Amino acid sequence: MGIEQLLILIKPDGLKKSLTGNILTKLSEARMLIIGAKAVKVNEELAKAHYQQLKDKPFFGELIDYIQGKIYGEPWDRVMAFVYQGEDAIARMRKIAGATNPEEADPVSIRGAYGRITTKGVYENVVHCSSDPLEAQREIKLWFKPEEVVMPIYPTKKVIVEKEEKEVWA
Ligand code: IDP
Ligand code: MG
Repeated sequence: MGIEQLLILIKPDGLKKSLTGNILTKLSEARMLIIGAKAVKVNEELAKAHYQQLKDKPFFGELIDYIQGKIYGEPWDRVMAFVYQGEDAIARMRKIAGATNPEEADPVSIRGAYGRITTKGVYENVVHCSSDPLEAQREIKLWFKPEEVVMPIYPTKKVIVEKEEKEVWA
């Protein structure tokens, strides 16, 4: 309890269905702070790292394709990633998101209202929502660099990086 942070993703089906505004509106009812936000093209490495705890599940391969938006292709092969912060944030945001299985989710929750189960059996449930503080910390550090979050939430350290190639505006 207390002040918590968590990672929320609008998954590719949420973007394809043009639900970004609806989802952010529902989440905003909890009156929490957005302290990081970006669009991300998810590669296989990030997808597998994000869902590492589910690697032995029969639906893992399909889940990795789903979070990368492979089934939808361009331009829906991406997600919107957010870091939210607030009092008891994880439990409250998961309540707004709804149960994992969209058919079992409260119909007024995001997943209940907008999710579906595909004919292949994938739960296309529109959003990801961290489920406990340790998972949230792991996920936020996986998806965001310290400078992409506008408040200091975890300890950082300075390192000197030499001869690292990186893209800058021309
Ligand atoms: P969560 O997203 O509610 O935390 P997890 O168990 O962490 O649920 O599963 C991650 C994602 O994997 C779900 O959001 C859903 O898209 C998918 N998933 C979970 N369980 C199943 C299942 O039994 N069949 C198909 N897809 C599933
Ligand atoms: Mg989960």
